[in-house]
Amino acid sequence: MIRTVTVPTTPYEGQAPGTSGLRKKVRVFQQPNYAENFIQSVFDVVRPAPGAVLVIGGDGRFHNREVIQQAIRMAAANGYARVLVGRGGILSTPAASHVIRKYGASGGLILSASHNPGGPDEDFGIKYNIANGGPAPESVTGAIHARTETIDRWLTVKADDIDLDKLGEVRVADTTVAILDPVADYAELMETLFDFDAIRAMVSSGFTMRFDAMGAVTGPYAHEILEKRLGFEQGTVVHGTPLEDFGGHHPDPNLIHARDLYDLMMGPDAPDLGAASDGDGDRNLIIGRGRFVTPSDSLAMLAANIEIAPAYRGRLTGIARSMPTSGAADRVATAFGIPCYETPTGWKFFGNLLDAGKATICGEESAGTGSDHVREKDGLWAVLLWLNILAVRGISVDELAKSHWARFGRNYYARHDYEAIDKTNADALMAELKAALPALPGKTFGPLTVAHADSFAYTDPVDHSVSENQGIRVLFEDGSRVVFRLSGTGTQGATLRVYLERYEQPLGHLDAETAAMLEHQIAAADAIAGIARHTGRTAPDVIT
Ligand code: VG1
Ligand code: CO
Repeated sequence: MIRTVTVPTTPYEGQAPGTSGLRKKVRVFQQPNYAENFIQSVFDVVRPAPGAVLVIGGDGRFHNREVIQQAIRMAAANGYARVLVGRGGILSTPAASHVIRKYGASGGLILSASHNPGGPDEDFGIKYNIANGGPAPESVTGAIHARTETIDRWLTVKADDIDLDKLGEVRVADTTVAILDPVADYAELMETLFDFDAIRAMVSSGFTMRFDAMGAVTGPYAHEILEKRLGFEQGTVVHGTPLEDFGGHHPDPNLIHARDLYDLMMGPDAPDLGAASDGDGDRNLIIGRGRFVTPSDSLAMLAANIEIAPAYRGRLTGIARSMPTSGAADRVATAFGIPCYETPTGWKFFGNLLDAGKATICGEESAGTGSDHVREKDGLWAVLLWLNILAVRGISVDELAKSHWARFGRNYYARHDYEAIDKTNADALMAELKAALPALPGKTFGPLTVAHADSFAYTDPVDHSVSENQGIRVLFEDGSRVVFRLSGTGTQGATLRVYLERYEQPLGHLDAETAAMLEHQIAAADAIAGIARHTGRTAPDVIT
């Protein structure tokens, strides 16, 4: 059945075909032909071969089921032989990545707007992952974007909605649709990576934790793995049922939106470990009793200890981090004599490095950490790796952090977000900043002197593709730096992200206040970019 589109809605309008697929308000997605145009554009670009398998799943947010039913009919009309769907329309992003790889699918549609809030007035999103299980690279997202602008029809079959809650297979036209247990394959994979016996022994000797699933997709995974398989007591997982509006919360595991967890961990009743994940389960927040670990530090600490976990023994070939992520991981790589790759923001840039075996572990400052076990960042994986390391080393998070800094030094780090600012003003700020770059070296800002300033460009070491304009870097002579970029995942106006970093030697101040340590970098960032002048804001909305 061919549905003609006379006035093509252009799904990507106003959004860079960027970081994580298409992300808009639910009301925008509910327009006739809107999601359909995007999905058909994906199929027109990837052209499923005979016998092709497609994976579909989402984070359970409002509008998830409607789009899944439509996507199933469209997949049938576009010639997919099999469609694998998580029961209830649920698949976390890392679980979807695993299912794509395990069943040899040609790709998958993941329905999520990740850490953005959900509900009728909030956000929805769709991203396409390729056969390696990872986010589509820029060549593919660019082609999809171009196709959305010229598309004039979409294909569907006449069929009723199927029961998404019943495991098993049904036919939709000539296509077999299999409803899978969304947790089983993923939990089984985790058992092959980590020493579950060691973690179980630690739990039975009294180790406690709280995992906050934030009303989002990781609830069922965490209940199964942490409580059922590892023996943590019931109630360890909180907000463990995926809700269409995430209980009204913002499923972003940071110090603002996971404040209750932070307060618990800093208080007298703190368990040994506090952790949280985001809407689609690919991010992680790690807090020890009385010790918050920045995601950049977590990457470095996990990399330094990853060979403790059975599946990684003798296998750490390289580390990769996104450019705005702190250089803490670089110190580990240098000490271990392995490479550390610096990529643009977004997990898709790690795919080639992981496929080529150049990197074993990857991470971003935005609370994403993962490895070559899938091709997405993986929130629960990071929690399990922490547990495995703590169980074997027999130390606390705080002790591990302190011993890490005493060996490698400490990268003080913060990100300041200015949200929902006027897009024109944000673009003007970036344009002015870029124009000013050549004149920056040698200039002083308080005690800081600029050593180097550039607009970050990345050449993929595997396919040699070049990605330009991936953020502005200003490096100071003392080794500290500020980075500026505009978010590619916001759905309202523009979001300016300012990343601040300063390194302290192993014999320096290792337990100081981050804000105080970054005082000069914060002042320099405003002086260099004119943040207050361009945005009218005198303070960031979110500091992480
Ligand atoms: C943000 C993060 C980035 C992450 C992306 C997707 O992008 O900064 O590190 O890869 O979200 O994460 P941006 O362009 O808004 O800074 V998720 O959890 O949405 O898949
Ligand atoms: Co996410």
